[in-house]
Amino acid sequence: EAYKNEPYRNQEFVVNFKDPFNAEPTPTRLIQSYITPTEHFYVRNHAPVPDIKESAYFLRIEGLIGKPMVLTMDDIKSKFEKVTIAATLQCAGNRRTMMSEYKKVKGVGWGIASLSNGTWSGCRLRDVLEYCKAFSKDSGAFHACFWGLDFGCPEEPDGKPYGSSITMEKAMDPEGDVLLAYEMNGETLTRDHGYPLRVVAPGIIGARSVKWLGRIIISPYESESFFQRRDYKIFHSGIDWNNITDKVWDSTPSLQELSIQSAICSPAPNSTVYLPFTIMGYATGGGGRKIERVDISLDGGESWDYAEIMTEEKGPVNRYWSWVFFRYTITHLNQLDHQKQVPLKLMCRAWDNASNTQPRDVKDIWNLRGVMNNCYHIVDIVVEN
Ligand code: MTE
Ligand code: MO
Repeated sequence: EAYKNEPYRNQEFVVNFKDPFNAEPTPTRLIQSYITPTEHFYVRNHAPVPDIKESAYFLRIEGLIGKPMVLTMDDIKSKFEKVTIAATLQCAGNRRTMMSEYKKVKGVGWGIASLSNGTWSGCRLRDVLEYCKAFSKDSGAFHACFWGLDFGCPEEPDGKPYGSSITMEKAMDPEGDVLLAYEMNGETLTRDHGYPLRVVAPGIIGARSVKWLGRIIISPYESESFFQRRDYKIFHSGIDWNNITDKVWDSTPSLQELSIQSAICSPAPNSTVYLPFTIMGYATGGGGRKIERVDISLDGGESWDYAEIMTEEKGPVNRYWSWVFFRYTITHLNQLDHQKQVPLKLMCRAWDNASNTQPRDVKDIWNLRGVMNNCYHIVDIVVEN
């Protein structure tokens, strides 16, 4: 019943969960365009999509603020400079299904496509917070907490909407590019993506980019939301549902910056291909770090070669908010000279400008919530003559 007023969605989505709606594009669709068309942009909801009238909408800004305020959409559009950035959003649960295949985790399953790249227009969060005279860190203002207007997620039984927070450092950083966005890909935000106003916090996990933004509270503490305190945290692999304690939850930092990630979107796992063929995929650095290199292996990680990075973002240092696409073409395989079929174990791994790369094995990073799975992506294929 709560889900009877959901927006229309395109039929090509891979739906991981229906109510609340959780869907990702197919891997081949994902790499068809560098800016993901809105209708194919992954959707991660925790509750029914609210139906908000722009004329009835307002944003409250309160907490450690010199001038607490209630702003309308008109205020937001007219009082603050409009800026546009391109940024990839990625759910911390991207590639969770694969982690679950190794050892079961709790959470909605996701393939390799719970991320997308969009352009976002709106005002800078920083400008709004300065306008409202937000306190400085010296006065104890450490976190910008966001509450959505989507009520009814099962994780918040006492009726709180979805919520999350980021640090004031990120919120106020002139180079942090945190926006309150009202447009996506040049058009008014759609309902699924947070109409009429959402946070876009580039470089950090998607969970912090709160949609249908209703309230900003500047606070000495992180958001009290379930999604800040009891989700989106990463433990060592010995922690499971039998031995986890409140102390472990509370002492584990909540995830903010994304780590480095890459995956092969084509060819598909277990497919048969013919020469010549091209391996294609995406790579993204967390925290605005630049992807310097993507390596490809055809033999399960025994040997590596350079992939070609096709789409190079030219950003100021450490503001590489968008993914890159890569490709690697195979025109000849020696084994095919005397064999009809050759099985290949394709792997990719990316490197960023801090020389971070991805972990090899999922078992080294397995964690209870199944978050931040960024191990080498493996695709088994057969090449046929
Ligand atoms: N904001 C609200 N209000 N409610 C939500 O369920 N989901 C978060 C975040 N913001 C969510 C939200 C999560 S976990 C992710 S990954 C991103 O939104 C997804 O953004 P998208 O649906 O626009 O792709
Ligand atoms: Mo997410």
